[in-house]
This record gives sequence, structure tokens and C-alpha cells, in this order.
Amino acid sequence: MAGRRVQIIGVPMDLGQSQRGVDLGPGALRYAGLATELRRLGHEVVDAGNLPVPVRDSLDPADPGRYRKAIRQVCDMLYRTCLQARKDGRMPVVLGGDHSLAMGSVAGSSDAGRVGLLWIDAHGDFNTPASSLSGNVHGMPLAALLGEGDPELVGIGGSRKRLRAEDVVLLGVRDLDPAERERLRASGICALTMRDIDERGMGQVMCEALDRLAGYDRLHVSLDVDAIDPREAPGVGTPVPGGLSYREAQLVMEMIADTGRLAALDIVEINPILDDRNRTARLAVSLTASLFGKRIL
Ligand code: Z70
Ligand code: MN
Ligand code: MN
Ligand code: MN
Repeated sequence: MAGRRVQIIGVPMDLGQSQRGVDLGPGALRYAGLATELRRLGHEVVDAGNLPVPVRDSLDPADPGRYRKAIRQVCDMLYRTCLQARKDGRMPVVLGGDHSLAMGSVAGSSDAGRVGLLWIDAHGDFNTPASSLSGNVHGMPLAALLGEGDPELVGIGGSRKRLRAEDVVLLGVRDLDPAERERLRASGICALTMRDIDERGMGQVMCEALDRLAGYDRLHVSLDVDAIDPREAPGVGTPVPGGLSYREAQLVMEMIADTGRLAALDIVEINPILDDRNRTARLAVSLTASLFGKRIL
């Protein structure tokens, strides 16, 4: 795991949801020392800065499309940036921003060939405009990556279905909208819920997750920080009780690191305005260190 070449890409986008402050996530992660920590572990890190993202206040708040055009443009740009990073031999580490950015980053990963996706989230993010109660695009990116929902979103990075259900494992799920839940059940996606973790323990649940992704040389990890319990990670827009403990989250990262197959990482939905002295970003940096090979012994 040591000696990876990493490219940090900030995406200060808050257009996919309604809470203000998620656009400040990239800065919070940089302040918490993300690059320093990765370098300390022996990785070579380039910070490419932030992509230009329209400031919400500069857009029409009554937009019936819920900023979908702007989100699409940002995701298309992120897609191209991730492709270029890989051409340069660098692993993208994408700092959100809200989870709608994954439509761009995962599209970039899937362009390089088969990729297994581990989507760590309290939510399913498997809504379409028809199933969504909120209309918020950050509840839709996983569906769009499977080719479902608004063509504007499905078409990010060039129109095609990016993933099949069997390429995806969801981890940490505990909050689904009614129609989203039925969609997820019908999809065939492997969803490992908090109940699975409670019954079987995180070690065994992660063994199953990695078994299911065993056939993939490259793993994309999309970490929505609201997967972690709000007691440890209060700085998120939609806290849901009963999440991953600090130790469970670290174990997830350590077990992925052991595969040696990490190909890309998103860290999304940190809201520094709602946080307690940047605690949530500091936790995310600590988890990233485990994912990049930091070991206890
Ligand atoms: C809800 C919706 C969501 C993240 C909240 C919530 C979606 N299912 N995603 N926080 N990261 O609005 O679609
Ligand atoms: Mn999410
Ligand atoms: Mn979430
Ligand atoms: Mn919810």
C-alpha cells in the first residue's frame, strides 16, 4: 500500500441537498491534515485544488430542476479530472461536497474497466426523481450510476449505464425512503445494513462485502460520512442515529487496505458549519489513513 501516487480533488458542491455548509468540506479536510497524513504514510500527494463549482446563491433558488444542470456540469468536469488523474498514474481522492459528485468520480473509475463499488452510507442514494420525497439529487447518485432516473444525471461522462447491481455493495444503510426501499430490494444490490452489522459483527460483514467484490481488481470507495454514528461524526447534514462506531469504521478501512485494490476514494457530506471544532473532518482523515495502510502494529 505504501508509495501510492495520490491526487486530491476538491469539489465544494452543496447543490445536491438543502443544508448549507457542505461546500466547505474540502477546506475542513485540508485543515484536518489529509495530505500531511498521507505523506507521512509514504504516499506522494498532489493537491489539484478545487473544481470550480457554482455558488448556490448565484443560481435560481426556484429552479424546478433542483440545480441538476449545474450538478451535471460539475460531475462531467470531475469525471474528466479523474480520467486525467489516472492517465497521470494518480489515484483520485475526491473531497466533497455532497454525494451527488460520485456520479462523476465513479463514472471516471468505471471508464478504466471493471470496478467494484463500496458505497458506505446511512442512506441508499437509490432514488429516482419519481421515488424521491425530497427531490434532492444527493439521494439519487447510485441509481443514476446504474442507469436509472433523470437522463441528465444518467448521462454524466457520456451516456451509458456505468455499473451493474452486482458491482455494488452498500454498507451501513439504515434510512431508506419507502419507494427507494422497494427499488433497492428489487435491484439485486447487496445492501449490508446496520442490522447485519449488529447481528454478525463488522469483521464478518466486511468479509462478505469483500467476498462479493473479490472479482474486481479495482475498488472505488465512496464514503458518505453520515454512515458513521452522529456521536462520532456530528458534522453532517442528515445525521441518522445508530451508525458505525469509530472502531467499526476503522476496521472497514483497514480491511479494504489489506486487499491492496483501492483505486479511488470519495469523502462526502461533511458539513463543518454543523460540526464540533472540525471533529468530523479529523475523523475522516484518520479513517483515510487506515484506508491508505496505517496499521496499529
Ligand atoms: C433521502 C433523499 C441523503 C445523504 C441524505 C436522503 C438522501 N433518501 N443522502 N443524505 N447523503 O432525500 O432522497
Ligand atoms: Mn450519500
Ligand atoms: Mn447519506
Ligand atoms: Mn432521510
